[in-house]
Amino acid sequence: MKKFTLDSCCVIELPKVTDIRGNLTFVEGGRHIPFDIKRTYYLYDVPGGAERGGHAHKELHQLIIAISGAFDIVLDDGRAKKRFHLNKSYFGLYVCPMIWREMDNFSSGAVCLVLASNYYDESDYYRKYDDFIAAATT
Ligand code: T46
Repeated sequence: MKKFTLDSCCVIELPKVTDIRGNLTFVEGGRHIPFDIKRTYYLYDVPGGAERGGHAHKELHQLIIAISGAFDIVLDDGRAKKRFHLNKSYFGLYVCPMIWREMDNFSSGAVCLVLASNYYDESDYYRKYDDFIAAATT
């Protein structure tokens, strides 16, 4: 099985079509991002000071976009951590499996759009950091 690390995660610049009516950005699964899209969800009306995330996925691939406003995501593969600031709707953060993530610093009105490689499945989550570390570092 492929070993996923922080180095596998990256910010992807998405296509942006600009004209006098405004901008249009699109995402094609398997072309612009390294997975097919099976699910989309979004976080919104996040209260000031709230934190989200605090888990890792065993097999899920995701693209996380600040479709409006801004927020930070800290990614952690059990050995190293990196903070990303997302604030452009044509940049997405690709997050591979086996990465713990924590999200904070949501601006007022921020909307976080997530494109995901699979349907919701609670058994795909590590929600305890110790369980994640044990699995990620063996
Ligand atoms: C992630 C970050 C960015 C569902 O029923 N279906 C869904 O598709 C999702 C994503 C969640 N839920 C339920 C599960 C929980 O009872 O919604 C509740 C809140 O989910 P959670 O606490 O996991 O929310 P976040 O914002 O901490 O994390 C979510 C995603 O779960 C996660 O994949 O990477 O957004």
